[in-house]
Amino acid sequence: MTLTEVSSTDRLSTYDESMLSVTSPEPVPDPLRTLVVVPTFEEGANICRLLVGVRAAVPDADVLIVDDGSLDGTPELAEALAAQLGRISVLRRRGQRGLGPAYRAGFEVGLTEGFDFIVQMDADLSHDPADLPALVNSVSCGADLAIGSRYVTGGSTPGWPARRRLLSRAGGLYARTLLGLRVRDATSGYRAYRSDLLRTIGLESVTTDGFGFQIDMTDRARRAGAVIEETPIAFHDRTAGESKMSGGIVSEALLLVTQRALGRLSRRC
Ligand SMILES: Nc1nc2c(ncn2[C@@H]2O[C@H](COP(=O)(O)OP(=O)(O)OP(=O)(O)O)[C@@H](O)[C@H]2O)c(=O)[nH]1
Ligand SMILES: [Mg+2]
Repeated sequence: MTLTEVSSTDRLSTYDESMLSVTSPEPVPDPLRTLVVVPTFEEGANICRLLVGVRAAVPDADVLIVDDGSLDGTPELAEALAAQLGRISVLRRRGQRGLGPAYRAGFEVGLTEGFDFIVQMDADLSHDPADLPALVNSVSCGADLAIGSRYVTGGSTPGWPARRRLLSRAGGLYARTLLGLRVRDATSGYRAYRSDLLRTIGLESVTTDGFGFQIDMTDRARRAGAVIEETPIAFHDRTAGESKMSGGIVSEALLLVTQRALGRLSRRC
C-alpha cells in the first residue's frame, strides 16, 4: 500500500497508545484589549464619521469619548452611535475644560478597566482611523509607545503651507534637541501606549496640556526607558468644526521644553 492509499482508519491504528492519552488543554490567554480614547469639545460635525471609521478600522477595540461639556450635541451623538455600534462609552466631564486633564481621565478609565493598550486620537478626522491597526500592531509587537508620525518616511502633512510646516518642524526639533528625544514627531497626538508604561509614568504627576502634554509624555516615556517607535501618518487638516488650539498652548509647550532642558543641564553641573 502506498502512502496515498492509507485510509484514515489505518493511520489511526498505527498510533502509539500513549499518544492518545488525554492531557488538559493549554489555557487560552485572554485576547489583548485596546481602548481608543478620544477627547472632544464641540465635535458634532465630525464625531459620527470618526466613530464609524474607528469601528471599521479596529472592530475589536473599545472607544471612550471624553467630552468636556460640548453644547453642540457631541456627547448625545456619540451615545446614539454607541447604542448602534456597541463598545463605545462617553465620559462627560463637568467643570473645567482641558485637553491634558481629558486625556488623563480617559487613560485612568483604561487602566482601571484593565485594557492592555490605550490609544489617543483627535476627533476632527485629522487622524485617519485607517492608521489605527499599525499603531496597535506596534505596541502589540513590543513597543511601549507608538507615535503616529508626520515626519518619518511615509508620513505627511498634505495641504500645509510651508510656514506652518516649518514652525511645526522647528518646534519639534527644539524639543528633540533640548530634551534628547529620539523622536521625529514629539507633539503628535495620535499614539498608542502599552498600559504598563502609563502605570510606570504615574499619571497623577502629569499636569501639562495640549502640545506640552504630548512632549511631556514622550519625555517621561524616554526617562522610563520605554521602547518608542514611530509609524507614518498623513495628518489632514480639519474640514469641519472649530480648532481649539491657541497661542497659549504653543507657549506652554515651549516653556515646558526650556524649563526641563535647564533642569537637565543643572543636574549635570
Ligand atoms: N475633552 C476635551 N477635548 C478637547 C479640548 N480641547 C480640544 N479638545 C479635543 O482635542 C482634539 C484636538 O483639538 P483640536 O482643536 O483639533 O486641536 P489641534 O488638533 O491641536 O489643532 P488643529 O490643527 O487646529 O486641529 C479634538 O478632538 C478636540 O475636540 C478640551 O478642552 N477638552
Ligand atoms: Mg485638530
